Amino acid sequence: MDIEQKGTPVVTQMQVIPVAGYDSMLMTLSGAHAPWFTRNLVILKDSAGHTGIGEIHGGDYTCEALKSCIPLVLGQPIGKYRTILNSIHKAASRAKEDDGEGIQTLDISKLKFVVKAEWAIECALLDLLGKHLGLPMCELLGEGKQRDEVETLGYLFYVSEKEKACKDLDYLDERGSSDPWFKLRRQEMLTPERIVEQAQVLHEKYGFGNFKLKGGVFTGEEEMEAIRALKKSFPKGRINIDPNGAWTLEEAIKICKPMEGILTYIEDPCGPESGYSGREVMAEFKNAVNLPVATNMIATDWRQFYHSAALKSVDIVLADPHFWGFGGSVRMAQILNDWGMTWGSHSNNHFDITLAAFAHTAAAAPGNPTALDSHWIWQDGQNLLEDTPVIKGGYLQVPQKPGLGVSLNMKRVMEANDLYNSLPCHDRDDTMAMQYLIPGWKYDCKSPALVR
Ligand code: GKR
Ligand code: MG
Repeated sequence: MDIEQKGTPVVTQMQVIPVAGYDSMLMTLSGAHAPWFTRNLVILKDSAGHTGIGEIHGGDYTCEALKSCIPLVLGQPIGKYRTILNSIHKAASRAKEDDGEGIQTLDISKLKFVVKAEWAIECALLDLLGKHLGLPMCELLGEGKQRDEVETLGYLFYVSEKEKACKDLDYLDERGSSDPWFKLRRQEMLTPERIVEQAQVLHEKYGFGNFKLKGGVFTGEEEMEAIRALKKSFPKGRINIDPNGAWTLEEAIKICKPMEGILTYIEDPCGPESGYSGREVMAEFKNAVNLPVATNMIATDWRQFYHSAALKSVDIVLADPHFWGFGGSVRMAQILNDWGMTWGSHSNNHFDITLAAFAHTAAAAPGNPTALDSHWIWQDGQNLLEDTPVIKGGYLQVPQKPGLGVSLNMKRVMEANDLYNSLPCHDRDDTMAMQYLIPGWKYDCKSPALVR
């Protein structure tokens, strides 16, 4: 029998476009978010005339890494996307400055080593392959599509007031907006009352019933006041706090023990100390406190995960596809589900392309994932897509069309590229804005940002 070899379309063009968007003065252990954040986009075209897109963290390091992949992607058949990614992995070498510590102390300068640029290429290739096959991306991952909508949490932040920091910092002012969330999100919110107001406005707009508060800003005791107030307002809500390892083991136990039954779980309460890695210290925390523990800091690759699992340091792994890859994140979801553990995804600031990609990844995660974590609500409105996925009733709707199921608005993309090109710096720097609030402020992984 003569079987015709048709093959899949080949990649004919790869563009890397760095972009920027606006942000609020969000507070975290690492300082204060600058008025802008950066991302890198990958746009692929194939010989069938389709476009595939991917988005990943910003900064020159990641941008250069993506550009260096172009010769390995051009001319390749999209059906061999695994081979393409493998050739990228084989060509990659570890940066000289990468000491392998990862982000277990939330040193933001090391995030670029945990993020792998090629996952933006994986996303764009899966987008193309899905279009070729007429299937949504989630059907190409793991065991295929598990759900049509993905539970998402309201990601709450303490926000400082730019006016108090420096009038010259170019944060957006949305006080004139008719949308209650847009109106609120750039204003100062530093008290438990304001955090509850934030949650209520988010609940009204997106229907969130579950919340995560970014901690590491005030003392743990003060932050737990906000958690208690949230639980009072949302008694059925699952409430989590993430201080990014700001507390010592002793502090974490003291702060969290009284919160059993109030917090649903706790994310990275402590980290490395006294010569022990975050994986060892979190295991000791788990032995002392009856709360499930989540991480996006101590298990960011398979080797770290091996040690975390062996030590039983965590219950919930927030497997961000930008760290693990899309296939890798779903592989993690499969393993966790088989082992009776829980999958979720971590995020940093991102545009709506990542929102669509997260939707497909979570749609393919088997079992009962924890509500998805996304910063996107802080960027809602600055969309780069014609058809941004919608969050309603607390659930992110998974695009139904083939591939990622969304299409780029190139005018918006080029505006975001213009903003990027106008910036003084392309890397995330939470110290810059922080030093306007507290002159001379320096990052210390064991001192909450506003406790100095
Ligand atoms: O973007 O400010 C932020 C977050 O605090 C981020 O740096 C964390 O990586 O969201 C993240 C987390 O869950 O740890
Ligand atoms: Mg976290």
